[in-house]
Amino acid sequence: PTAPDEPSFQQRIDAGIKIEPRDWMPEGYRKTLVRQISQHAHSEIVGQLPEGNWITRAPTLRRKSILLAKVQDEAGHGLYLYSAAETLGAAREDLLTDLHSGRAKYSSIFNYPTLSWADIGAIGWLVDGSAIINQIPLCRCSYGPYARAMVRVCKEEAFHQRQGFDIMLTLCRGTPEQRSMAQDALDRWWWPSVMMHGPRDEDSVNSAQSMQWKIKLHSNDELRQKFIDQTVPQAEFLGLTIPDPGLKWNAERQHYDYGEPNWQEFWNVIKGGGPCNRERLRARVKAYEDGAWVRAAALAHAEKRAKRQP
Ligand code: FAQ
Repeated sequence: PTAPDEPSFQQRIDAGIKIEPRDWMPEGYRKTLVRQISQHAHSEIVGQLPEGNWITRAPTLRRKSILLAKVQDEAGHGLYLYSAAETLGAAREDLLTDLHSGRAKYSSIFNYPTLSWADIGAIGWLVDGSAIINQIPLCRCSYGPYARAMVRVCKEEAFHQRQGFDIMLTLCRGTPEQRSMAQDALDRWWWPSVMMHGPRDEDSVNSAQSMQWKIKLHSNDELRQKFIDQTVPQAEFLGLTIPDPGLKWNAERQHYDYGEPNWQEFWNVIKGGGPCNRERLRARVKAYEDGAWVRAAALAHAEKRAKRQP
């Protein structure tokens, strides 16, 4: 048991001791975690929709079963993460209400449409690639249940990233039409993937406090740079061109320099104005309403069983 005061709490964080659900924690720490973990959970759940759009149209049975498994993994990640948020006293029902009303945020990236099969490759390659870069450090974050959930999630994301790259590789080794589908998908998903890492550090209102609490271990710009440095050689291997004329190796920094994303587009998507925001929320609300009878039946069953107990 720890003394309920902020200095000793911060000392424990600095010493690398994990915070567990029953430990004392500052209200701000709890709130920040509920915000980030629930946004993360919503992202996994809404994140099923763009790819779900292609399950019935996957080009082969093998691709279809891989995609089905990936989308199911994302549902699982969402459920882990809602459970992690519940350990902080959040009620799942409230989190879902906030998602369905448009009050809660989820990742901007899932508000873009999947127009061709190549988009499924690009999502796995770029979006899951970004997710891994963001989530590997979270395995070491200060809150125990979140850190532990991330371990398994990251293993699955690594598989997702490879399946995406494998789709891109197949297309890039295919016909000229297939190569141009792959290039078109990269052209459309590149900038949203770059922006997915969040606003620039100077505009990231939560970073300083979250990093002090080790809820975040790296800043948005650090992770964005890592994503770009890792992805450029992969694009070269595929023979694809990244749609950024400002992209250039900087020998002095030992990193790629890159152009400025369209931050106005980013904020607009976050505020609900992206190409698919309304469609995504509508799909989630409908799924929730369609599932009402399952929840009612489970509740009735549990009540009946409780009555039968001696
Ligand atoms: N979209 O002060 P910061 C996946 C908001 S991976 C929407 O920098 P923070 C796997 C931010 O919430 C995707 N909103 O915020 C998958 C804040 O607003 P608030 C999910 C964004 O929290 C792959 C405001 O802007 N991963 O799902 C975004 O310190 C394929 C100011 O920003 C996670 O959630 C954005 N991109 O840093 C599934 C990882 N960026 O809340 C299916 C955990 C920022 O104050 C298919 N989360 N905002 O009202 C994090 O690491 C952090 O929360 C960041 C944002 C880095 C996302």
